[in-house]
This record gives sequence, structure tokens and C-alpha cells, in this order.
Amino acid sequence: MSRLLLVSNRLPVTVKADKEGVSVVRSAGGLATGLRGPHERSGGVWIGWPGDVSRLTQAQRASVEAQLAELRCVPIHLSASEVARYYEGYSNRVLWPLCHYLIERIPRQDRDWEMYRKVNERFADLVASHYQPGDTIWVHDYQLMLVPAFLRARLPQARIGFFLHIPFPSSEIFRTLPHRAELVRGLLGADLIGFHTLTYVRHFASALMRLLGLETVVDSVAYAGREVRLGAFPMGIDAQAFESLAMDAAVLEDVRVHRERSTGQRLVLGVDRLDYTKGIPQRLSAVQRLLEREPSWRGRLRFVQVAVPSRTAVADYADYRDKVDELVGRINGLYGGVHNVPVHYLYRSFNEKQLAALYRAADVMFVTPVRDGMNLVAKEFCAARPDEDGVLVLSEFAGAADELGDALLVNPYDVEGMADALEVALEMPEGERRTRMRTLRARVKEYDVHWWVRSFLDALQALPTPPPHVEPAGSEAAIARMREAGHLLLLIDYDGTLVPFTARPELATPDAELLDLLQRLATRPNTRVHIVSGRTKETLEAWLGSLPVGLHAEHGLYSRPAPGEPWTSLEGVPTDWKNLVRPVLEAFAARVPGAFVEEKSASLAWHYRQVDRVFGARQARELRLHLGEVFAHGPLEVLPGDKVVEVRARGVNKGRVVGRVTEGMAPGTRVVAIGDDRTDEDLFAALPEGSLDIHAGGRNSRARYRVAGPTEVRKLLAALLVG
Ligand code: ADQ
Repeated sequence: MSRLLLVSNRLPVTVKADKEGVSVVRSAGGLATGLRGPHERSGGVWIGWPGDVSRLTQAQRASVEAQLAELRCVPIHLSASEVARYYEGYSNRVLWPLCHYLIERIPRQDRDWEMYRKVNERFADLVASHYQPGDTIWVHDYQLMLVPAFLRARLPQARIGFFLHIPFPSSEIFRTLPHRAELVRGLLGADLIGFHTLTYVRHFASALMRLLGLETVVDSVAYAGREVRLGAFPMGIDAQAFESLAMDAAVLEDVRVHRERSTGQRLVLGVDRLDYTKGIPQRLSAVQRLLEREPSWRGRLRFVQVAVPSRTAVADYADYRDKVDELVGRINGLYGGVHNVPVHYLYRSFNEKQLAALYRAADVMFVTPVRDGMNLVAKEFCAARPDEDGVLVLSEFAGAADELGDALLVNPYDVEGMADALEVALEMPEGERRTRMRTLRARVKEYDVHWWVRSFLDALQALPTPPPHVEPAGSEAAIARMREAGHLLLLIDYDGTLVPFTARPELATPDAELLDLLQRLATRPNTRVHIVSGRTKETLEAWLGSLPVGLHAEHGLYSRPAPGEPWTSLEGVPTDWKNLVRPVLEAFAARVPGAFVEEKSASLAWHYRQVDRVFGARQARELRLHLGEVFAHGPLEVLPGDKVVEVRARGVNKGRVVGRVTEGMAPGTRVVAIGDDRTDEDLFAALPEGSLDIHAGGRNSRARYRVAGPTEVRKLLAALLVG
């Protein structure tokens, strides 16, 4: 196994200082437990924030450093302002509510983005300084979404995984964020991006399409010359540990006490961080509603809510706490008796043994987040029930609901419905309880945290090793190589290479500057220029016909070597298929607003540049599949282009031009091809040895040189005319 570098906002430790000195203890959280084995075995380090150590003395800090080193942890110390702005400000006040669909909670002014960026960059610098070739890097969670891209810039060859522990929201929510595109690009620095559920994967894929126009094919997306994989890896818990705890003698004694105290009552349990995503008021309202409408439950139902204090520095959490306090007070005031109250509210942390005892003692576990990435509490409850009893009531908005179908699923926004489900749970016959719990436990035990770590790391390590990264050279290098050649033969694509794309193809006429540039290039000594386009010969003739350049239309089907010479066409290209394909394209155009069909002599094209990105891409995919199925054995090729699906006779491609134009060329001629589209890859592939291939744009390309787009292509060509 390669060395594993783990990166998370918090290190999996707690620093405790008292009169005795300072000690660094491992945390018991799920992530820490699951990753401990691989972390220790691989000999790597875990990089993160150890919490605030600013109040420690010099000597205490040195001791902390030494103890962290012992645990193979590398601290990144955050200043008070970094904590306030990167962590509390951007991570917890912006990203957290956003990903949980609570955009109303996001402050209007987004002041902390810069700090978020800066701290992410600091993390990346520190990780890069510990990196050794061959290491695997695994970055965790929403606080560090930019780290993968910062790392990729520093370590082009590294294997980088990222896991998001919270939901990735619908792209309609995500795109409300001013820095949405930067965040998505940040994640795309990784080789593998993991989420808890397929729904989050789908949301992310649709954000990629909407924000960056990137299409995900099955589970992979091509970005900046790399393949980025997306996957669902539902996180599990240390089920074995919870089961053992639930059988521990001291825990069983606590269970007995809990039960005794609730004699004659059913025990309903809630366990959460006190967080506004956890749906605690909704849960309380459901309890209240049940007591209100079914007086028979009054005095027979005991609801224990344990809430661990969380993010107390964020004002929203204080308000939320007040709201919960008030509700608890109201319910107890209404339905409490002299000797008992229905709601027992405990605002503090419980250790695992105490939690296990409560889980095991409960009749009903009530888990009702309004949104939750996964929700491990639900799984812990199941693991802590070796007696195979107890009912789980679970929000359908928790990621865990995808796996735990044998829970009673509820909609936390429907208080009446939750009250119904609570009652069903309280009255569920033993046989049904056991059947459901057995299935739940089987799932939780099999897909535990160790499975989760293994499956993510296996997927990351199974990715093909990227070929040694050769950064495509830029304009300077290309110009130098072009200048040194005795003779130049330039093969240049038109749309997207010499001119930018326009909404409709007929609008992309050449401007005066371009005509002048091509004229001067074509009359440069020992230089020949050919335009190789997918356009019709009529268009090329009308737009560029007066220039002393060769023209090649419809991907090389037609060629006209010089002005005044006749157009010739490739022999034997069938066109009788067009009458069959045209109606299909027209039908697709009719049902997709903004799409239209273009007819050329040997091809038909379905354009969707003006169509909504997501819808257009989906329809294009469907069209391709449909054509592929219906005309599988015909003499056709279906080519996906830039916002166009083109159908043409098989065997016609831009590569066919190369043979024709290089025939009889002067010795020492350097062939240079420039293009932006997938169809230009055929051209690049057919070039003779020693040629230059230049990709104009950001897609995956075999070309060894790369420039950004039409403006840079023009600059590059203009540079040939000086000096
Ligand atoms: P959290 O929002 O913290 O995690 P959750 O998955 O339920 O939510 O994990 C909470 C952990 O804290 C559990 O292990 C639980 O035992 C413990 N805990 C909760 N309340 C406690 C209490 N009162 N006292 C003591 N311990 C308590 C984020 C995402 C989740 C996702 C996890 C893991 O929000 O959706 O499941 O990360 O990816």
C-alpha cells in the first residue's frame, strides 16, 4: 500500500491541558476510527488543525508537537482570525447552510471567501511539503473544497481523492453561491470525488454541466486533460465497537436503570449535535402533536433528547438553542405532571458508553434531520441493538435513508405525518420490529466504516496511473519551432479556432482583421495555408474564397487547393442515407427549443448551442444513442462536436486532407495543425512525423501544444509575421 496522506480540517485528536500538563488524545469519532488502521499501516501522516493552542505555554506547545508527531499527525495552526473567517465564517455560515438547502441563513455579504481560499492554499502548501512520489492523498470535507485544485497545481502527478461528508445540493441551490464555479473547479483537482449517495453525485454532475458545461459520462468527467471520477461511498460506522459496547456489563446495568426509570412508559430517543439541520424542533412538534391528539399517550411516553453543544460561536446556533429550549418548556408545561415530564432534554456531550446504553434502552430512535449528508446516529442505534429490537424512525432527507429502507421513513416537514409514524413505531408488534431490525443491522454491520475506507481507497488506487504528465507547451514554444522551419504548411480549423463560436453558425463571418491576417500569412515566404473546416464549400467560398489559401469543406469531403481552381470531392461517398436521418434530426429539433438542423452535402448536423445546457446535453446523448441503434449498420458515423451532433458518411474526416496537401511538399516543410474540436483530433492523428499539433482550448487533446482560444491563435499566427 502506498503512503496515505490524510487531510481534514480537524486532526482526529483532542488537546487537553490541566495542572498535570498537556496531553493529546485520539478522538473516538467514526472517521478517526475508520482511518486509523490505514493511516498507521501506510506510514503516512494526517494533516489538520489541532484546535486552539494559543493559550498554552511555549513548553506545553512543544510537548503537544511531540505528542502529535508520535501519532503521525502534522498540525496546521490557525490564527483567531482564520478560525473566525475560514472556519466559522465561510465554512459554517455559508457552505454548511447552502449544502443543507438553508440559503436564507447565509449572510448577504460574503466577506470570508478570500480567507477560505487562503487557508485552503495553506493546507495545500503543507500537504505538498510532506508529499513523496507515490503517495495517495485523501482530503476530507467542505472546509477544504479548494485543496484538490491547489494540490493539483503543485503536484500534477499525485493521486488525490476527496470526500464530501455533507450533502451536495441540487445545482439550483448550489448556483446561488457567488463562488460556485471556483468551488467546483477546486474539487476537480481530485482524481476521485466521493459522496455519500448517488443523489449527491447526480447533483454534482449537474452542477458541472450548468456551471462549466462539462458532461459526465457514466461516472467520469474529462477536465483539463485528466479524467475525474465521481462515486457514491456511503459512510458506515464502527459497528463492531458499538455492538460490543452494547453488550458491556456496565452498559447493560445503565440500560436496566433507564428501563426501570421508564417503567410503564415507552422511551423515545433523539441524539444529535445541536444543529439547525437536525430537525429537533420538528421532532419536538411531532411529539407535541401526538400528545395533543392522543391523550392516551400522556404520561406513557418519555422522550429523551441528547444534544451536544456545537458551533457555539455562530449566532444562528444560539438562536436555535433558544428555540429548542422554548419548545421543550412549552411541551413539558402542557403535558407534564407533578411527577414526570414528557421531554427530558440534555444539553451536553455523552460518551460512547452512555450513548450505547441509551440506544439499547430506547423503544424508538427518532432521527429527523431536515437534511443530513448521512447521519451516523441512525446507524449507531442499529449496531447497538444486538437484541434485535427497537424501531428506527428516520427522515427521508438523511443520506442514511437510501440504505436503511427498513426504518419508518418520515418527511420532517410534515409534523402530522411524523406524529403518525411515531405512533406506528410505538405500537409496532414485536415480530415486525425484529424483522426490520435484523435487516437494518445486517446492512450496518456489513457496510461499516472499514468497508467505506477500503472501498474509497480501492477505487482511488485502482484508477489508471496517469501517463507521465507532459504539460502541453504554450505559444512561445510553438512559435519558436515554426520560425525555425524552412517551409511551413499550416492546416487551420475555422470555428472555435480562428473565430469564437456564435449563437448561430451563419453569424461567425470572418472579420477584417482575420482576413488581413490570413492574407499576409499566405503570402509569407515559403508558407502555405489551408483552412480545414466542417463548413459547406459554399460558405467557405463566400467567406474566404478570395484569399490565396486552400479550402477544405465538410471535414475534407471537398477540397479546393487554390482560388479559381475547381472543388473536388472524395470518391464514392454515399448520401442516400440522408433522407432517413433527416426526419429523426428534425423530430429532435422540434421538441428541443433552440435546436435546429443544418444540412450539408454529405452530412447533417443537429445544433444545440442555444439550448439549456443540461437539457441540450441530455437530448444530444439520446439522439446519439437513437441514431446508433437505428443506423448501426449503415455507412454513417455519428460525431459529437461542440454543441452539435453531426451525422456523416463513414470514412470522411479531417485526417483525409493531410495526404492530399502534403503530397509533393518541399523537403524540410513543417506541417502545423491548429484546431479546437474533437474532429480536429483526426487531423492531428494523421500528421507526418515532426509536425506540430496545437489544441486551441481546454478539452482533452492529443496535441502537444496548447493555446487558450481564437484570440491566442491569432496572436500566435501574427507572431510569425514579425521578426
Ligand atoms: P454530523 O453532522 O456531526 O456529521 P452524524 O453523522 O450524526 O452527524 O455524526 C454525529 C456523531 O457525533 C455520531 O458519531 C454521534 O454518536 C456523535 N454524537 C451526536 N450527538 C451526540 C451527543 N449528544 N453526544 C455525544 N455524541 C454525539 C457530518 C454530516 C453527517 C455525516 C457525518 C459523517 O453532517 O451527515 O453522516 O459527517 O460523514
